[in-house]
Amino acid sequence: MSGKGAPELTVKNCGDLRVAVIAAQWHTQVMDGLLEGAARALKEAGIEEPTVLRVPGSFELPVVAKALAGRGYDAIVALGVIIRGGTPHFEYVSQGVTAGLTQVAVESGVPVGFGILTCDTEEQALDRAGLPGSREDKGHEAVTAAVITAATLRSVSEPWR
Ligand code: DLZ
Repeated sequence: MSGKGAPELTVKNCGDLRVAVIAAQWHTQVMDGLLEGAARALKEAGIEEPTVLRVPGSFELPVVAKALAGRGYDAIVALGVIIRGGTPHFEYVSQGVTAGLTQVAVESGVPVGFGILTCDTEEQALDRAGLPGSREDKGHEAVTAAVITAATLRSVSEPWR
């Protein structure tokens, strides 16, 4: 996918949103970049005290996202790095986490920012990690998308004035 069209924070007054970030542990250097990008985006949105949780791998993200969606969070952001190896494992983990996070968001009504990198090589992942020299900043994008969506959902659930 092309990097064009990355979201920008277009909503105001979102500092009171309750946001949780869940991050897998695989591929530390890339994940550190995603976490830093996510933290930057949260700061820009005025969200001072996000919950940050770690899980072993990307496959574990949906079950924790589901638990958080039932605990009053306005938005959840899932961060994972999945890099293709020599077996079909990549497909199973990628499909499982994508379907699982989609299901959590649609069934709970809580937006889930999709900060999952599915790359053929570590180089591709580094290029999207928001690190110095990266072309894209997917941790930042995932937080921004989730915050905008949560603010949009709040605006449509408030009584019309
Ligand atoms: C097992 C595995 C492999 C091979 N690769 C990755 C990966 O690139 N990225 C990732 O987030 N997790 C990987 N995992 C771990 C699985 O997500 C999961 O944690 C294990 O299968 C245990 O359920």
